[in-house]
Amino acid sequence: MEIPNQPIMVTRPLLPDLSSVNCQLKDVWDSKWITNNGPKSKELLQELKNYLSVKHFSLFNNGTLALILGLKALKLEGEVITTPFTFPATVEALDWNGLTPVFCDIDTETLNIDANKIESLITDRTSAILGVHVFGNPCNVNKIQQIADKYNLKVIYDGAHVFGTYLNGKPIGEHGDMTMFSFHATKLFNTIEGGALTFKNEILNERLDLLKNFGIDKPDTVELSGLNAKLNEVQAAMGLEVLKIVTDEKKKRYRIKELYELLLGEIPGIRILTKHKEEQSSYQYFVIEVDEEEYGISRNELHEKLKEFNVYTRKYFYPLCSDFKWYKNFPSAQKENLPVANKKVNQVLAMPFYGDLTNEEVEQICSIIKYLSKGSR
Ligand code: T4K
Repeated sequence: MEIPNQPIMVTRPLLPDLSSVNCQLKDVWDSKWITNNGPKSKELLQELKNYLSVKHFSLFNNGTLALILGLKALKLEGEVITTPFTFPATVEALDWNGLTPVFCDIDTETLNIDANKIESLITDRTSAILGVHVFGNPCNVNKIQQIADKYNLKVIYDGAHVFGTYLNGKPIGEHGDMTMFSFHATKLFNTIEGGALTFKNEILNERLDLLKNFGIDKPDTVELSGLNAKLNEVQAAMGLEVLKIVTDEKKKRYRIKELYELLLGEIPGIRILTKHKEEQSSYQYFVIEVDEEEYGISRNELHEKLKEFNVYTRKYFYPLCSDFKWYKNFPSAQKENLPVANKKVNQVLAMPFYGDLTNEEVEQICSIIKYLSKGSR
């Protein structure tokens, strides 16, 4: 069995040709306009609206601030029903708005909020449902919308993993009241750091423009209490070039996903969680689930052993948000209320996944995983 001679990381940023970025930067330098809604940001906004086929869209300097300000723009109060199985930013955005998360267990197949368990958590303090399309697997948007309509709740999605995804023939950002996208370096589409919101109600456009610019309306009017969350011109310049190569990157990831599926599919105790259909997916992550009994070692052991072979996987999203010390005493955070999440959080492993990964590297990773399995010992 061959061991990779270079470390293989969980991901690598999608980097355009440096000379093309330099051309974009030359424009920025010539314009002497480097932030505050400059020409490159305006151009990127338009390009992304076209690419994602969304009507209402706003850019931010990262996904977390987009979500914080999006929740604020919706003027939510009280409790928000959400998932414990996500990146900390999702629930931290609630904290920054003074909203209380109510944790709902997750679905066994998709690892997203279990729509069948939401209704029993609704109280007269509930104002919204915050779902996350984890690893690119879409939430049960129809069921969630039905519940929201019945109880007059807002629906917000953390779509950090679903750039360019379609669901039920609609761009994913058109489901719910609002969807956040992350354009962090590790995401399929990146602006180094960056983020965006799509939203249903056009009125939010103006409010979001104020919120990301300190609440300043005109030079002498401060309309509301905002923040600084503007995407700058260097980020936008990068985004314009990355957007040109993102479709090609998806094709490359599709090839890698197919090879992984072929080679890992035959290993007992390894289940592939991200079996996206071609036209629907962002191919953001390739994630497996390890059944310790069937495979022979635990997820944690596999994660550690792979490092010895120069392969660096990630235990996204460990620990559960419900285990954070400031939530762990909440009734909804108790382990008996979240059995699926508490099981899955110890089984899930994100594999190296990015377009430049070679077939040879994928074959090496899979043969190491096979070698470590019970059947091979
Ligand atoms: N909601 C969800 C569901 C999210 O997943 C995220 C972010 C957010 C909200 C918040 O969106 P942003 O505010 O970030 O826009 C990374 C990212 O920092 C984070 O954006 C992402 N989720 C999360 C899933 O992954 P870490 O702590 O794993 O990053 P790090 O630095 O360990 O990088 C992972 C690997 O990527 C490295 O091992 C190597 C590679 N890498 C990374 C960077 C930054 C590179 O090769 N080059 C690089 O420049 O959080």
